[in-house]
Amino acid sequence: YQGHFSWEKYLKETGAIAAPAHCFRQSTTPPVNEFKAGMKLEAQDPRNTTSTCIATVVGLTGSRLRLRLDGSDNKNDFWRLVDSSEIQPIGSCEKNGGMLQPPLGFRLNASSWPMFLLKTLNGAEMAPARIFHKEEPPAPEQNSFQVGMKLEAVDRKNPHFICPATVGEVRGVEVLVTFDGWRGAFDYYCRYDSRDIFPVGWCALTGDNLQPPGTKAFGVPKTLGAPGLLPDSSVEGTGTPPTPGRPPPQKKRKPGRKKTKLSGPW
Ligand code: MLZ
Repeated sequence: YQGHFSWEKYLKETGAIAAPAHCFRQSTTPPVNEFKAGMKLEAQDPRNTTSTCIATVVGLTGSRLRLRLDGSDNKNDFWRLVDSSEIQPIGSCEKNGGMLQPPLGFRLNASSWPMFLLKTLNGAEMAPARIFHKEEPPAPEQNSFQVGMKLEAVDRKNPHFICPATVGEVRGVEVLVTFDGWRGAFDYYCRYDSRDIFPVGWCALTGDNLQPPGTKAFGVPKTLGAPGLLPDSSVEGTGTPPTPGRPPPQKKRKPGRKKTKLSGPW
């Protein structure tokens, strides 16, 4: 469900172009999602990626699974594409000579893990091997993104959301994902072959829920010291559509650093 947001209209309004599908590490036809809530599988612990844990599917959205590690709490759910290499059928870990681990933040005493595991797997509904996808799509050979191209991207601070975004910078194998209408608060750098970024139209194809762009003003405030010289259109909340194309260059932000909240006469 995409609310009233239409990429077609939005691309016209902004005069922007969509990043072509070949830029992304995603399959051209999104992978089918045959999982069901309640199914168990093996997943890498996102907080301790050397650990393979038991996870339960607690929700489904488009080609993605909402997962919760067994023995963990309900505050650390994470989302994975059904063709992610970070999920596998139960039994895979052992087959490869590994041992299932308790999740980081296991809520019981570590010594009770073996018994917990036994009870967890006993009578569990295990996701059948055939609904997993053999492998992830191959990474494109190179970073073909260009500044200003539009895409759909996971909001890493709210990973259940996929939102309209714009390439803000291309730097070697990395791209700066900037979220439209959020003034930088959720932006991040990622590799061009990240599984968190998708071509325009992905959510419509998978049935995932694409958020509309934010309503915060695009671009940055003009230099202070000249109050009254700003046109009314630069004032937030007037319903003015976003400025076409790439907003004026913003101050460079280091990845992960917090930006000071803006407040002032713009
Ligand atoms: N409730 C949150 C959601 C923001 C989502 C932004 N996605 C780019 C907020 O308003 O801060």
